Amino acid sequence: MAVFEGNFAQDISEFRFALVIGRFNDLVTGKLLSGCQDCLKRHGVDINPNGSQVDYIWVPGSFEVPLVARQLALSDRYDAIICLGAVIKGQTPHFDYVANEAAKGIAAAGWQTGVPVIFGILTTDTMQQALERAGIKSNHGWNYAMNALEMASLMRQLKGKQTYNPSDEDTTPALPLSQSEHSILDSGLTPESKNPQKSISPSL
Ligand code: INI
Repeated sequence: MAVFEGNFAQDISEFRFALVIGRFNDLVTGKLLSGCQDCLKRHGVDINPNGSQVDYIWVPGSFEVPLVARQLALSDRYDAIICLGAVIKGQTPHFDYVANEAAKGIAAAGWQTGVPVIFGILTTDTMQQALERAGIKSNHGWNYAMNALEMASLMRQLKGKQTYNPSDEDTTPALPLSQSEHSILDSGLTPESKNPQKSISPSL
């Protein structure tokens, strides 16, 4: 038997990440983004949007994040997708709808595609609490990036994928695929995976 766990000491120059960021409450999400970028950069990731390792995708709010995260995951282009948003409780029930759908959708995007999709949506009662978690006290954006690095490393090991190569279809999984994983693959849930460049514009 074996122990599998992500590690942070490998060459990650071929890892690719997508960051999906909600504009709603951008005072907070912008700070989460900075924390996230700081962590990725200090772990050796080229965070330049014109580089080859990180794409940035802005969406109106947290409600839209899962749709885009899933689409990106289906492209088979990324090792992990980090979702950033801030849902702050107001006087209306809107909070619950947005927060619940974001959580459910982000979870679904991950398990439907086999790509780690990190839940970086802050849910707080007040703007003050959100800001405290986005840099005033600590920056959860940093933690979300760490989670992405760990999961990206772990999933590469579980998939038996040592280096990123979108055209490599001969990759032998280190662990056998389960029946449900086979059925997801057979169902064609990843139609773009054979030619990711076609569906995701490099200008993203
Ligand atoms: N979006 C957020 O990201 N955070 C919020 O706190 C929020 N509230 O409270 O309304 C919010 N609403 C917008 C929502 O995400 C969608 O963009 C909008 O409903 C259009 O679909």
